[in-house]
Amino acid sequence: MSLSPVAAASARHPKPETAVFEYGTAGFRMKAAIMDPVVFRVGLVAALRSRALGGKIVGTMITASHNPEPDNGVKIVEPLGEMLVPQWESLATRVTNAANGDLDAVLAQIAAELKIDMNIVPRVIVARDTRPSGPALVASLVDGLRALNAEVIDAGVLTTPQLHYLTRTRNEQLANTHLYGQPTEDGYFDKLAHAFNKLIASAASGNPDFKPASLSVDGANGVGAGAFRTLIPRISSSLAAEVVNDGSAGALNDKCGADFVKVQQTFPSGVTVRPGGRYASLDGDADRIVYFYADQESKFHLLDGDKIATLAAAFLIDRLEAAGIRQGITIGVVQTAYANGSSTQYLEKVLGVPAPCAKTGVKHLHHEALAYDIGVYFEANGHGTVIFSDHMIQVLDAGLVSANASTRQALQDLRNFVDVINVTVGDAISDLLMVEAILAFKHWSLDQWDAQYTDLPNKQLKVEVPNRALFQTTNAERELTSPAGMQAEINKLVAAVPKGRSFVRPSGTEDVVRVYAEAETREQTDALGQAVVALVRQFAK
Ligand code: G16
Repeated sequence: MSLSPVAAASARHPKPETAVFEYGTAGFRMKAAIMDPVVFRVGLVAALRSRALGGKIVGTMITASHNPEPDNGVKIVEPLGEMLVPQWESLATRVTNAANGDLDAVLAQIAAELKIDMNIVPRVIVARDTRPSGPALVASLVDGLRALNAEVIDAGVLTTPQLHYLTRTRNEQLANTHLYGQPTEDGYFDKLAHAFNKLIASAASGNPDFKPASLSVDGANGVGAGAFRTLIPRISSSLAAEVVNDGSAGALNDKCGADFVKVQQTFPSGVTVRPGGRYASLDGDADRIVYFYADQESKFHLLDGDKIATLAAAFLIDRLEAAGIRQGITIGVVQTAYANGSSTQYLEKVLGVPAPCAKTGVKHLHHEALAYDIGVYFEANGHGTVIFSDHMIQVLDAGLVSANASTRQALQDLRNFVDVINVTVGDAISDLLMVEAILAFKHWSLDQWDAQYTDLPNKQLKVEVPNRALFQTTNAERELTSPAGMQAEINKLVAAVPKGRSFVRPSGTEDVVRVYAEAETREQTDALGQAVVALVRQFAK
């Protein structure tokens, strides 16, 4: 009996019988060496997802972002650039865990359950970051796609946000609707550069002494370095930027990049830091960004996702007021449990905007942010963006039609601000341009930005445990429901520390449990963190 195309292809990508996989915070992540059967099966799922959506283009990205170079990962992107919907995350988990001989049957079951027309030709874009394991994994993914007769669009090496952008704009092109931007990599750069140059021109107008800021960007030795370098000539009159850690020497994310700088709270290697200079770090697939600088004593200072969110919210409020359209526009800033207590306080008490807390993972923040006309959402690790409701865009466009001399520039600034932001997903390069534009408007250096509020000392730790699934959370991951009795112990430790806060959650991208602690002083923070780590070890047994 001859094998079906799926069974024949599957025989080339056998799943080890006991292996168990789960679609986590940002798709599947693991050592690249064991990923072959996973990416093959994700190819099947992506093809099925495209069929379920009537042949719309679905995106697939091969990256493990902030993880070390030997890891890799894969995630699926919806046609408008959003993260895969939860129902399909479960289906992806189901397909990747099916026994080798059951794949055809599992796919047929899903097709029947969801009434998917299996005659539709699926269309899937494939991109990868710069990891050495990428090309072989793309080949396995494509094998899965071809087994279901998918039309494959190989977009090569891209940042994750570029893949989201391309997925969205290619679908818009296919449907012949309004294009978010030209559906090419060049279109992506042009859209961002155009809006940014206009914002800087507005910030510089009337200031004959205006000089573009100088910025040094740590590319994490990853895909973002090349992408940002491509952008530099298009914005050179607005920003004097250079890229370091571009992959020509060091390894990906090794002692550099946004995750290293945020978690270790120190300078990345490969960057010569001068007091007063301006620095930013991208992560391995350029969807996160943090800023940092050295003060006159060469002490490290971090401007993370919380600082970016507060900067963006304050600026937007300012421009809305100047444009005369603040009334009737709702603004919210969505954070996670990792948000520094001082940032939440600043948002609620000083800026007067709601700051709800969502679970880790930008898909959760994005969802909450949809409740506002302007939804700013950032994880403290620098992953986030700003989204705008249709109502907000209508108010803006109507305002531009009837604007008077005093409101026109502010309305135009808001319009360009909307265009400089990649609304499809958190995007380090787009966020960098947003920050630079705001700093130009405010004439701020990094220490002036930093002075808006003072972070509480904080610490992130990770603990390897035999089974991280034992750790389960509730209340936007701020409390443990399992192991039994552990949350009460954390509460006792926290209650003994001024401004103390701590939580424990299993990572969705690494095989570890994460611990977060903050308190009034550095010593109290470190002691609280260590005490909670000890609890994790005790309860993990
Ligand atoms: C991914 C997600 C982020 C999340 C981070 C850590 O980042 O996209 O939203 O904050 O993982 O998640 P966890 O604590 O569950 O491991 P990236 O940049 O690695 O894609």
